[in-house]
Amino acid sequence: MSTQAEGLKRRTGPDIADFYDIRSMLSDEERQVQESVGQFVDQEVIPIIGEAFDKHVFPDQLVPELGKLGVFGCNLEGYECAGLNNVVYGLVCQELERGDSGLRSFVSVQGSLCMWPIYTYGTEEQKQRWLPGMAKGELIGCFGLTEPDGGSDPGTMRTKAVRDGDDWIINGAKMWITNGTIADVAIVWADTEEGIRGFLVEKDMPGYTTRDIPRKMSLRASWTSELFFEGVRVPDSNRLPGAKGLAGPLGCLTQARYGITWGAIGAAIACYKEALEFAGYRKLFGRTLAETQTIQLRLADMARRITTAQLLSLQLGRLKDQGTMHHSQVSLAKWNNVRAALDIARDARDLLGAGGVTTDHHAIRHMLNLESVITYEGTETIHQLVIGRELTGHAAF
Ligand code: TGC
Ligand code: FAD
Repeated sequence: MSTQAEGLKRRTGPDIADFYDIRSMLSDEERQVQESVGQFVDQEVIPIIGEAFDKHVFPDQLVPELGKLGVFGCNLEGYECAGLNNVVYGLVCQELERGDSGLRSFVSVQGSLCMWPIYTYGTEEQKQRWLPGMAKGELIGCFGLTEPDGGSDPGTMRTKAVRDGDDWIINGAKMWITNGTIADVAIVWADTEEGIRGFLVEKDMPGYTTRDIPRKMSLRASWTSELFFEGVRVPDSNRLPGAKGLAGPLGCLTQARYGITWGAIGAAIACYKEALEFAGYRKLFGRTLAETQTIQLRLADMARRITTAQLLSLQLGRLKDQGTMHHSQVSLAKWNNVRAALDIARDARDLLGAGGVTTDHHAIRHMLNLESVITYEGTETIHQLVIGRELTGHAAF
């Protein structure tokens, strides 16, 4: 019988998960950070994540370790952030999501959706107060944009903030908010007389309550919550002065969507490797699955799609690092890479046969998680329409 080891010996060509030798296009620092986060995922995440998913709990014991690794806001400078480039941030997301999309979500929300707006739109006092603790994972943030009446069109939000002397009074609700119940601070987007503004709502402020959304069949190792605001009084010093209009929250989404383009590659690689290994030892009709043409076609297609996604994200990261990335380019990569990862996860699940329906294998967990990833941070359709608008000049949302 062919074994996986024999299979690996036969392959003398490209690395199966790095077909185009992307590693050779990375700097030493980029490779080192990827390796150390990858080791953390292999040793600390993979052994426990299936059970966390089954039990529908976020593995919060990992947060201090992630803080020590320096992944929170790692592409920001100062305030105890690591000051790394955007390619490193992407590689971090890729490694974390190879473990689980819920873990990468935690890091995306903390770094891109909460630390980034404080860093970019906040006052010096706000930065000093929140960023060092968030970088260490001692303080947790959440990002409240989506509302129950429809997330794709945040410009029509119903949550309102009304000026009252030196304060603002916030009324409304947010839904599907990652980390809502565990967050020390919520970045809340509300409509005001002057347009959309962002506020730092602190967990103990009277009138602010949260609850988790139960029975999710996706991102089960992550908390997703509802936020309620009933006359919450927030001082003007908790408003983000640099955020004006819908461009404020959409600017944050560009940061997080960029990380997701990389993260999806990690989930895809986990599924593809699992399918490849299984095909190497599963023997049917007198030969391994790896020796049949249609299985090879399916594995080859996974390799093609992963390679395409890797090249897209790397070039996107280089554009971001040189300051020329456009948000429609992020939309194209988010659409392509998450679609690729979801298709790969579904195909890997099928290739594993009946065993693939249990969380003893990784594929179904990734597949279910990716159903959220393709919906959040702009659905696939929204990203297609963003590119359509870019090409034609007509907004067809
Ligand atoms: P539109 O007229 O296009 O834009 C209003 C203003 O914003 C600017 N802008 C952007 N800026 C930065 N990044 C982007 N991606 C931007 N897109 C637009 C734009 O230039 C304009 O600026 P200004 O100065 O002229 O005012 O706005 P629209 O109302 O037509 O909406 C466009 C649309 C549909 C693309 C937008 O609403 C959208 O992206 N909808 C999807 C909403 C979404 O993605 N929500 C995600 C919520 S957060 C989340 O899901 C977290 S999941 C947890 C995790 O990440 O793990
Ligand atoms: P809708 O906007 O109601 O869309 C429904 C369907 O209509 C979709 O298929 C969509 O593609 C389609 N559609 C919409 N507009 C058009 C159009 N013009 N033409 C054709 N089709 C269209 N949000 C946050 O603010 N913070 C978070 O931390 C956060 N975390 C999340 C975590 C999870 C696990 C999930 C599942 C979601 C999270 N979200 C978060 C919300 C997420 O961003 C929204 O679910 C998403 O933006 C879509 O909004 P919706 O669910 O209201 O769907």
